Formats: sequence, C-alpha cells, structure tokens
Amino acid sequence: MNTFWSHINGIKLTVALVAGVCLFSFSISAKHLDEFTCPNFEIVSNVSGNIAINSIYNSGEGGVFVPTSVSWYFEGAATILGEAPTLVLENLDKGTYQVCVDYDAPTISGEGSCIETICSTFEIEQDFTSDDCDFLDCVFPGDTDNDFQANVYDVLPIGRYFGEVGLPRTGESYQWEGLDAPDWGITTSEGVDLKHVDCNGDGIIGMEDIVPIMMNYHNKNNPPIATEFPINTPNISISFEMDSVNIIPDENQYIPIRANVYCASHNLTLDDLYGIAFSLKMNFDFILPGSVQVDNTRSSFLGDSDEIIAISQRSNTDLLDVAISRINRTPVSGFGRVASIDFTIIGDIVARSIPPSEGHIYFPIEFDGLKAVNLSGQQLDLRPVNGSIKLVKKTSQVGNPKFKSEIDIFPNPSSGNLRISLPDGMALTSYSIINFEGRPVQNGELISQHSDISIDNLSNGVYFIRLTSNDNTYVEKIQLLR
Ligand SMILES: [Ca+2]
Ligand SMILES: [Ca+2]
Repeated sequence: MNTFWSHINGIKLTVALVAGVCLFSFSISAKHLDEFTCPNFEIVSNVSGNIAINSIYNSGEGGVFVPTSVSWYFEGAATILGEAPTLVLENLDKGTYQVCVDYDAPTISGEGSCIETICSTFEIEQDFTSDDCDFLDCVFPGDTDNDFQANVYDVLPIGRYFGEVGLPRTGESYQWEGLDAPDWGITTSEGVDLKHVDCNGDGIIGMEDIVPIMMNYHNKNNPPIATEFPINTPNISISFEMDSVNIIPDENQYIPIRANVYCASHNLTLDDLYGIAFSLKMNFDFILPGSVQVDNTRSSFLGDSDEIIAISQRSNTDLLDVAISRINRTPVSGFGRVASIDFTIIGDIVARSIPPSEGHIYFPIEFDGLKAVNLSGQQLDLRPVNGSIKLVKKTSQVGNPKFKSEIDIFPNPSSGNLRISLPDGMALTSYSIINFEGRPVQNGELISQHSDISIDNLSNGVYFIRLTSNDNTYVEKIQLLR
C-alpha cells in the first residue's frame, strides 16, 4: 500500500504518525450508504476511530440520533471504543487484513435497535514496522516543517535550503494527504528530512515549492508572541504613512491606506536576518474585499525580488499572513522596511461604525504571530510594536446622498433571498457579490427598482454586495445565515 489513504467498501483507512508509532483509524463516509443496510437509516457524519460525532440520520422517521455503542474488530480481536479510542498497530507484516465496525443504535421512535456490521479488507504490500515505516515520514505537500499544517512558517525552510537537490517522489499529487517519498538523507536543523521541504516533489527545492503551501493553506496556531525581551532587542513595527484620514459619510469614499512593516532601527540594528514570517490582525470589515496587497519588493531590507521568496495570505476573518525569505544563503544585517501593506478602506462602512459621541475611531494593525530566523533556522528576538491610524468623521455638504442612503438591501442577515430597492430615478445597476477573500461569487443585473435575487447557492457567511451604476459604486456588507 503505497498511498496513505485507502477507500475500501466504505471504510476509509487512515495511517498517521502519533507519538512515534503508526496509528490506524477508520471512518465510514456518508457516500457509501449502500453499505449500510438498516432500513431508512443514513449516516450523516463520519464515524471514526476518534469517535465523538456518531450521529446517524433516520431518513424514515426524520431525526438525528447517536448510536449507543460502536465497536470495531481487527482481525477478529474485538476492541471496544472508549471515549477517545485509538487502535495502535505496530510491526504489521505484509498481507491482507480485515476490519469490521459494529453499530448499535436505537431508532428514534424507540422501536428496537439498528445493529449493523460493516467489514472491509486492506492490504499491506510491504513490511511495516515502527522502526522502518515509510508511513512514519509521509510528506504532506506544503508542510515543510512536518507539523501537519501548511502555512506561512513553511516558507522559511524553502528559503534556507533553496537549491538543494535530492530524490524526487513518484506521482505529482499536491493533494493534502500523506505521500510516500524517499528520504534525501539531509535534514534541516530541526531534524526534518529535506524531502518535506520539496513540496512539489520534483527533487529540487525552488520557487515552485510555494505552490502546495498556498493550495493547502491552513488556519494556523500562531506561535505566541513573547512579552518579555532581553535588553536591546530590536523592534519590528507597523507604521502608517498617515496619522489620520478624514471620512465623509455618504460620500462613497474609497481611501487607499499604506502601512509599512519596519525591522530594527539605526540605533538598534538586527544581525543575520534570513527569513521572517508573521500574522497581522486587522478589521477586514472596513477593507474593500480583494484590495489588500503586500509589497515586499520595493527596496526591502530583505532584498530585491530576485533575492527573495514571499507569500501573503489571508488566513482567517481578521488575519493576514506574510512570509519573506532570502534564497541565496546570505543573511542581511542592519535595519529597514520589510514589507508594505496596501489596502482600501470603505468610507461609508467606517462612518457607520464611528460613535456619534466620539467622532473618530482607530484602525489598528497588530502582530498576532511572529518568527524571524537566521540562516541556521535559529530564532531572532524582535519586539513587536503595533500601529494604528485614526479615522475621523467629517461632515460635508458635497456628495450624492441619494445614491447612498436610499438604496435598501434587506433582509440582512438573509436566509437565501435579498430584495434590493433602488431610489426612484436611479439608473439600473449591476451587482456583484464578493466573498471575504475578495473573490466575486455571483454577478447579475438589477432589472427593476425592486429586485429579488437569490443567494441560496452560497454557503453561510459574510459577503459584500457591490452595486455599480454609471461611475458610482456602493458596497454593503451582508450576511447569509440559515
Ligand atoms: Ca508546517
Ligand atoms: Ca521542488
């Protein structure tokens, strides 16, 4: 069995490394309903070795319930699942194995139980021991540091080992699954074989190895930022190019903002910086979707564009992740700008969030995770200094309040339908619905002053609707909630 996964007769076999040994777990997926022969029952969520979610939908009686017991058998030896059950199998020989899963679930009307057993076989095609196990060291494409997540911190090893060559892996999958790959015999300073850093498996560590990271990007657990630092720790700071901007309500304003990330200073320099990765926390509700750009090529402290690899990725509702690493084995020392963050603020959305009693609001950008390394991968101390810009509400006589305030979009939150009412005399308009990553997910025309549009094919969440008429644009945040 050279692949990590095996689907056989509805039982999905997973092999993973847990605490240094191979762990087998099993799950039954809902797409194999024909395997489950109890009348009128349908499995709606996975039942797996780590069983916490065993709900079964009774399609005949209309309800969801939880099996009273689930047990599973491996080669005839019964193992009853406990609260956090796992079955650890070591030193498996080649051969064919059988796995069975039993259910005992009450019907929702209380008329007896549905008792069912599903069996499956799988094959191990090679000797498989805990000492010499290909599965122990499977490559998950994009996870260069082998922590089972692909994220911004996985860019740093690519920069540090850029240009190294080794054995390619067979197949061209970038799927997020454990792939068998031959060891290169060279490890990072953290002890990870370089085959993990070769994300795309072509046998060379290069620019393309970023692609699987982006494809398999995970919301991550950021390393905590220290609060105590040694004396003379240089800063990494956010600084906005303006201290404040004026927001004029109903003016349909789109305001470009630039914040710079600076590393160290003339008085307190940083030595031997090679790569840096960080997360910035900010309020994306105020930001025009798709407008965020990270510029790390413009006379950056870390080097010109041909000397670095870099990614930026929005990883959560309020986080922007950035990684920049050099690639030529030569670190930099001194101080300077690491990156610029450019984005556009939607004036009207800001204006509505400013309390009348205050007249202004602060828009902060804060560090949420940070890792700076030298060429050997050792972490360098940097003291994060957050920044903010003041958004001040100004009144104005100018503007086009008709276009603004008389557009009505309701209900909001919506359960799948929206009515958009335009003021009398307003030209017909096209609309676009944009997800929080800035991608348009639905477009159309508004054919009357009161148009009903269905957004029922979208999943629950926050979106922006953008109405365009002549040269005017109107953006409103909407929520889909069923
Ligand atoms: Ca990782
Ligand atoms: Ca590669």
